[in-house]
Amino acid sequence: TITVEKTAEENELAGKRIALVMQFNTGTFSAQYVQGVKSQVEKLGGEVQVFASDNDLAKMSSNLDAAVNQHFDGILLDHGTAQALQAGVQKAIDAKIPVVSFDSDLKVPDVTVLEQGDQQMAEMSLNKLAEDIGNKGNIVKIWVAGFAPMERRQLAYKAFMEAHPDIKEVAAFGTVSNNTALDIQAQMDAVLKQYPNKGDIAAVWASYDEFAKGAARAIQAAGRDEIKIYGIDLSDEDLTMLQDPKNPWVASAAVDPTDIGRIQVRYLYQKLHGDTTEDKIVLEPVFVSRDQLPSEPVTTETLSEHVPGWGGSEQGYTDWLKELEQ
Ligand code: SR1
Repeated sequence: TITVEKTAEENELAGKRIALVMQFNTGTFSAQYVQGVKSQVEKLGGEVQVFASDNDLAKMSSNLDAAVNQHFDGILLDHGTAQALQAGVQKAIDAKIPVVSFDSDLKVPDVTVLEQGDQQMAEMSLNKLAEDIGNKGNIVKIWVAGFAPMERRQLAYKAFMEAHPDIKEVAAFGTVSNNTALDIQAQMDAVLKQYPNKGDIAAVWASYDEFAKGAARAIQAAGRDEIKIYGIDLSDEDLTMLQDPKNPWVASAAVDPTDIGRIQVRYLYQKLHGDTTEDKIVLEPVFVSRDQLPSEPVTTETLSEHVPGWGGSEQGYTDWLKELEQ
């Protein structure tokens, strides 16, 4: 008989039940983020249950309560507002259930909040837009209020517009629904009809990949290939669009969404282990434009071969976490 000695960490952290409470789980960014969460938890020997809230903050709040009442070992939050989550998060903390949040505006002691470098992503995409249109022309802004990452991106947009007086915003819209890309496509189509001539619109700034997808479909359908899109986020589907020379979406600033999920889990496990983690973790974005990409298909798994700094982040790892994975 071979007896395998388990380390203290293995005994303590094996078989954890992790709840992932999401404000919305539609779109390819969310799908790859969930994939990252699940793969990291499974590597550490645990299991994940996703609580989807269909972009309904009241439902998210009751999902969080359910996760606490069902005594999950750890809770991951994705989006949501402090107003909707604060009370439930406090219940979790009081019940000694650690919480790590991504993209919420929560400020609760003991809760670590992850965010992407949102202002930096907005600056990266807007600077490329300005460069490509020669710092002048009419632009369309696709953005929505009420989400923590959007509010941060807006700060950079405001500063950018102030610094570029010859760039004019002629239309601004945005909505998050259960079919965001389709809704945005309809809205972009209406804007194209309002500005029907070549030169009326120089470029589109899309602050979320589902926005870029909808805008791209409308621009292609209208045959307005003079209008280019500068976006935020990068999933496998987004990369296919960026690589297609006929697609108007030419550049995007992003953090690998799978990495975000993995990193969030690592911080949760640090908390489960009793480690002290920072209140706020900011993930470094990367800028990707079509001219950096090869002609053969790339995925978010292989993109690092062409774009330095993409993916494969070691953030949140500790030596004992790596050992536990083995
Ligand atoms: C409506 S908020 C959408 C954003 O959440 C994540 O931060 C992604 O980057 C996406 O753009």
